[in-house]
Amino acid sequence: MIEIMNIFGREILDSRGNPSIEVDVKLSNGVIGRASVPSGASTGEHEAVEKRDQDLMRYLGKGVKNVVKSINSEINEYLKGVSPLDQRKIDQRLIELDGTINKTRLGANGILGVSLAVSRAVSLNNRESLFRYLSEDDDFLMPTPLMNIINGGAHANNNLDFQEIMIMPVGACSFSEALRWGAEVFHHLKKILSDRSFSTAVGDEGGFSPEVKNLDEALGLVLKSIEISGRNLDNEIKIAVDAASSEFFNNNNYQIDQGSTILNTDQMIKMWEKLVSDYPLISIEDPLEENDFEGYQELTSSIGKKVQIVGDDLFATNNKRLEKGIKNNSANSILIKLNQIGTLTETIDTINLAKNSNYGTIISHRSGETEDTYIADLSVALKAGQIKAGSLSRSERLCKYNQLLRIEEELGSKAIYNGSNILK
Ligand code: 2PG
Ligand code: MG
Repeated sequence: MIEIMNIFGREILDSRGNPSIEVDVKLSNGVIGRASVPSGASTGEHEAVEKRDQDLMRYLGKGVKNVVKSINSEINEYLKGVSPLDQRKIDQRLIELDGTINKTRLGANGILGVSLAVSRAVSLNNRESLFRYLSEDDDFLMPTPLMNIINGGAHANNNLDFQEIMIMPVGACSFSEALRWGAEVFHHLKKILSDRSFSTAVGDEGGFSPEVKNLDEALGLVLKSIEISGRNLDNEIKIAVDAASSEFFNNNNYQIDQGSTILNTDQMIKMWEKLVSDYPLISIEDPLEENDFEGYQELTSSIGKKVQIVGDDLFATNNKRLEKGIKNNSANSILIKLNQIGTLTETIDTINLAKNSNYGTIISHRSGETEDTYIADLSVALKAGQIKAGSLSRSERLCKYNQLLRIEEELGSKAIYNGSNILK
């Protein structure tokens, strides 16, 4: 009988230089599984709680020593001697031990680190790839990537209010081809920016952060780079946008273009309708603020047949919020972030609920990432169909794509890439 022998957490730094959690779970036969936890900047108000020390003498209050202490004492004591094989039971115990609705007491960052590290330890113990261990059957799907090549909003200090402009290589034959197309566009975009005297500095997720006037100008640059790279916009590469609109929603209005344009919900919906007819946009994320289920319903009935409407802050990877969305026909897809909910099995339950309700599923990184590639395996195992893992620069982003290359290689002829067929 295999047992958990020891759980050890440590404070590490994420890609923004802020503290995060890494956990080692040691099994009774000596196998160690390790996982680390990401962190958001445009964090939704319905997310599980990321606990920080608030001690201003360390890391400007962002230290996680108290979370580490809970992992190494309370959680370690509680799970020591328990079988790691039943992940649902492990996660259930973590939720019970925490005892709060939002994982406030132990911190979702600590709980998630333990949850993921247990699963990785078992996959190592079984000598199988993580994606195989996480899958319930023997069918796999390589994800279509949403690659973020222009950063704005809370992820960069330029004037662009919209957080991310992404490219989706829907016409590629394989994941590796999709990755190559994305990288080629990225390099052409860099040259275009440089030729036009824009900065080629990158934002938090590795996409460029030029000082553009507005979304139209940014989209124009992206379209140009796709064209120069030799790809077409009809069926090879499409565009996705994450507005992260709760970030610029103030006093019941959307304030964009440095506050010079103020839109109410109806006007915002009209703006999206126009954008979708003007550009080859196939996915819009957080187009409205995170509590506006009604607005989402209206937007979905208006353009939901043409584009993917993705709830990120709206759903916060939370089953209850997703159920409400499904009932109201608010959005037609969900962004999935492990640390929004805080355990592996709760995340899987939300993915399954979405899939059973014909919602699209996109497994996502956070803007503060680590070198952990867990989400790559998760996306393949759960046949999510899509992954959002950042740009074609910075290793905390590329490590996810590189892991997908390894998985594609391991799967060989079983590696299916579905391009645009994954869209709802
Ligand atoms: C998002 C994410 C990831 P953050 O809004 O989708 O791109 O950003 O991690 O800052 O919430
Ligand atoms: Mg988002």
